[in-house]
Amino acid sequence: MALIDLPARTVRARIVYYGPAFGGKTTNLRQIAARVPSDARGNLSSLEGDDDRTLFLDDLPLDLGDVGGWRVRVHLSSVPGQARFERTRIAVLQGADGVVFVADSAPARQEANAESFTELRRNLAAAGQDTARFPVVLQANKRDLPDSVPLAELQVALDAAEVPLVSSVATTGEGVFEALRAACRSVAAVL
Ligand SMILES: Nc1nc2c(ncn2[C@@H]2O[C@H](COP(=O)(O)OP(=O)(O)O)[C@@H](O)[C@H]2O)c(=O)[nH]1
Ligand SMILES: [Mg+2]
Repeated sequence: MALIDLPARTVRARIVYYGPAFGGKTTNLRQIAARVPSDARGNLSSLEGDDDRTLFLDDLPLDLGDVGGWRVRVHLSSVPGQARFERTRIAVLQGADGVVFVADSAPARQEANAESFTELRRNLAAAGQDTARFPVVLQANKRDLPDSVPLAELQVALDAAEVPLVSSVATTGEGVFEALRAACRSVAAVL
């Protein structure tokens, strides 16, 4: 639940970057950390697993400043994508107000996208969230790949035609802030 502090006119929300391993979640948060001035953010902290250098849990607090007379603070985090960390993903979703689902546009990763998206819906329910109302944005990442799957195909494979869609190339930053803004809008819409 987003926290609304009336006397301080502050809104605090958590947005979770979710998706299959190697889809580009950490790259998103690195781009955001690199482009937001240091006085408007905390440090990006990433946790590296000792048995697996691909495991990262990322955490980035942002201060979006004044939005319509309210001070808006968002806390971004990502989940480890590997199948065996499902319990961690459920725990992270527990306090989430919105999700950016980072899908990989590589043809070979379509099954991993679909599995992760199905798992997201299940885990939102497990975390006590109302899946019908919960704000989710679909970020179709790696659009620079020469063989990237068509967007319509990606949406159909995930059964996500109703979910707001943003294309991105996280490695260059293209689409990264659009996806974050779309998530903030979706979160604000249900407050
Ligand atoms: N070609 C391409 N590679 C990307 C893009 N975004 C991320 N990557 C690469 O994909 C790999 C996994 O990215 P990472 O952010 O660690 O994925 P995570 O496991 O979801 O956190 C890295 O080698 C990134 O450089 C993109 O938009 N295009
Ligand atoms: Mg990562």
